[in-house]
Amino acid sequence: MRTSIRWALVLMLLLALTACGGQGGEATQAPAAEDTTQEATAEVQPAKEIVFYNWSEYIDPEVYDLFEKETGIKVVEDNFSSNEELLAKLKGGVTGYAVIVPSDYMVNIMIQEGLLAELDHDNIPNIKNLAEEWRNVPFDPGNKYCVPYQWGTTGLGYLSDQMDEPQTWAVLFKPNPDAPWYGRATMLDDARESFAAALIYLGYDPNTTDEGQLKEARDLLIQAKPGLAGYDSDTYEDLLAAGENLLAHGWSGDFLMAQEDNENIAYTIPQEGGVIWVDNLCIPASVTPEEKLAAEMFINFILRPDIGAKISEYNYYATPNAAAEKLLPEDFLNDPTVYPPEEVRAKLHFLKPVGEAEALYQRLWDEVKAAP
Ligand code: SPD
Repeated sequence: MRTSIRWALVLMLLLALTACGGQGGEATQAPAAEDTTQEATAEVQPAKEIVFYNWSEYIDPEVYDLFEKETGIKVVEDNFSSNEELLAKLKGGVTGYAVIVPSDYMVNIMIQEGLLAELDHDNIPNIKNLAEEWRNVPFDPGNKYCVPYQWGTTGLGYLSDQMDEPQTWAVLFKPNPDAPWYGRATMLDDARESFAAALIYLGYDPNTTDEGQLKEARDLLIQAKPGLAGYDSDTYEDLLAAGENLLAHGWSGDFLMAQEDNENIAYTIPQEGGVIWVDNLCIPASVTPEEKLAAEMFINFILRPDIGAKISEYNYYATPNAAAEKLLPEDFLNDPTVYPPEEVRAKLHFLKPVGEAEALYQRLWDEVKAAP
C-alpha cells in the first residue's frame, strides 16, 4: 500500500475514534480492514439484521435506534419467559437468534451442552468496563462465553395501600381465604424460581437434589394453589399496578418499573430469604460468522457506560458495568430494592445447575401445574 494512502487510513481511523471518545467507550464498529492482502476479500462483514432473544421489558428500545444509527445494524427483539423455555428452543435446534440472555445457572448448563459460541474479546473491548466481581463469575470464568447484563433479586411485590408488608413466604404457602390477597396473588411461571421459594420457606437449600425435599416443596406449591390467581412471569407487575392483584412473586426491577404506574407498589425479601441472579449476554453456537460479528458489536455497544446506565434507568436492575454505574443517580444507587443491604444479601441464594435432578424439578413442576 502506498504510504500516502496508509496515512490517510490512519487519519480516518483516528477521526472515527475521536468522534466516539466522548462516550467513554470503545468504538462499536466492525474491526478495521487489514492491509490489502488476499484474505481481506474473505473478511467477515457484520449481518445487517440480528435477533435479540430477551426477557420482556428488559431493554430501553431506544438502544436499538442508537445502535442502528451508529452501525447500520438493525436489532429485532423476541421474548422468552423462563430459562427453561430458552434452553428448550436452543436444544430444539432453532436458529436465527444472535444474542440470548440466560441467567447464571443456565449459562453453566448451556456451556456443558455445547450451545454457546466463545466470544471474541477483540470485538468487545468495552468488556473492560465490567466491575471486577463480574469478570470472573464461577459459571463462566474470564467471560469466555458471556458478558453479565443485569442483576437483581426475586422476592414479593405487593400493594402497600392494601396490605401490610409480607414478612414471610407463608403469605403464599399458607393460603388464608380471609386474607385480602387470597385469589389475588401470582407466582412466577418458572420451575426453578417457584421451587426455590418453597424450598427456602421450608428451610432447605434451593439447589437441593434430595427427592424427599423436592416432593415436600411440590406439595407446598400445590397447597398454595387455591390462593393464587395463576402463574405468570410476564404481566404480574402490570396486574399489580392495575390493582387486579395485590401480591406477586417476581423480579425486583419489574416491580420498580411498575411503580411508574402505581406508586403503592412495594417490594420485599421475606425473612426466610430469596434468590439473587445475574442475566448474561451470550451468543448461540449456531450463529453464522456474520451474525456473530454483529452480535459482538451489539454486546460491545451495550457495555458502553452511557448505554449501560440508560438500560438500568429503564429497567431498574443493577448494572455489572462499573463505568455505567458511575453515571447513575445517587437515589438509584441507594435504592435497597436495586442494591439490597448486607443483611438482606446474606439471605439471598444463587440458583445453580442441579445436574440430573433438573429433570426431576421439571417433572414435579408439571405435577404442580396439573394439580387442581
Ligand atoms: N423483565 C425482565 C426480567 C428478567 C428476569 N430475569 C431473571 C431470571 C432469574 N431466574
